[in-house]
Amino acid sequence: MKKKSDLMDFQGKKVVITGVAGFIGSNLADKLLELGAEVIGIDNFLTGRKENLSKAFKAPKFKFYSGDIRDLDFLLDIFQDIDVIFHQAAFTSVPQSIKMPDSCNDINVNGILNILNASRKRDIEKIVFASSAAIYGDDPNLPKKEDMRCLPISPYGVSKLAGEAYMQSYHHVYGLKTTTLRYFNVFGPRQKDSPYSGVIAIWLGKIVRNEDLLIFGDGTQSRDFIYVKDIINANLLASEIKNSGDVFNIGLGFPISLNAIAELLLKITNKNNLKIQYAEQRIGDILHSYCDNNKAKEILGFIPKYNHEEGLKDYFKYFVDK
Ligand code: UD2
Repeated sequence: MKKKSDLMDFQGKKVVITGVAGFIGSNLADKLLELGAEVIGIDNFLTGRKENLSKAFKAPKFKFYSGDIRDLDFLLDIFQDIDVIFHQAAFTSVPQSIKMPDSCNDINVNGILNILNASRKRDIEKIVFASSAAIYGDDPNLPKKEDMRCLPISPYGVSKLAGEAYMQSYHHVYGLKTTTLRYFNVFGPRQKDSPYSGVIAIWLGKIVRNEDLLIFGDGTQSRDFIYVKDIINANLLASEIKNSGDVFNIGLGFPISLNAIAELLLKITNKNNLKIQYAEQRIGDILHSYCDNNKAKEILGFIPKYNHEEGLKDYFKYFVDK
């Protein structure tokens, strides 16, 4: 059966993607271009990479502007006759936010405030914001539901929660049509293999170099890993819903321990010669993260297509084909 998002048509729509050269932004750009949208991408290349846009650059309906979301004049120039803003640009690393809380706040909080101010001035129809499950922090109640208490631990979690609060505020006070997506642990093609990247990208990099995997802690901590293609579908669906001002969890709805996903990855890649090594638990890490995605299923029509194994296989195929 075709998913609702497979049947969507973005012909005639003009959208902006912030952070378009990043992992999620660039995947979103490719999909929207495929669906007929005119895509305007912005990025300052702080963490984004030009090579992520090699496919988008070939599309006639893609325009790119190099600049910073903290520059209001830059945004005002670009935000002309736009139907949807997909705000993906962010400071994304939990451990790095502990080292650089000010930069994290500047990019994630001042950044969204600028996006909202520019959107308000330019009467933008709709804003979809990439928030994070990190806003829930270590509250032991699982699975995480949208109406639970938010007790972020890391500066990163705090900055995303502030962004959400600004989205709510601008919806209520100025009537902006906003939708917030709380991403759980996203993985997939174009995620960087760097010390500040997501664990699966780091591990795939190690596998390709024939190195052992490293787990911080005893590996019993769990995450709700979700494949990037499902995250893209959630964004498409969110851009179309009529009711605004809402927040949705976007995860698979099945947590898995770090030990289990490491073993699954070694099995899929046929690297049973590699071992799992252990190091001290990372400061600021939450222990368990598990998504209740029923609200997204009911209201957005969001149905994740990839389970862990299917997502990892598709991701590994991309590495092999590259
Ligand atoms: C991820 C996202 C964050 C946010 C959050 C939502 C990244 C980089 N971060 O934070 O933006 O959306 O999810 O819940 O995508 N680990 C190892 N070995 C390694 C690297 C990490 O064991 O080599 C552990 C790490 O200590 C943690 C788990 O893997 O327990 C996940 O870490 P992560 O950095 O991939 O993601 P997380 O949950 O901190």
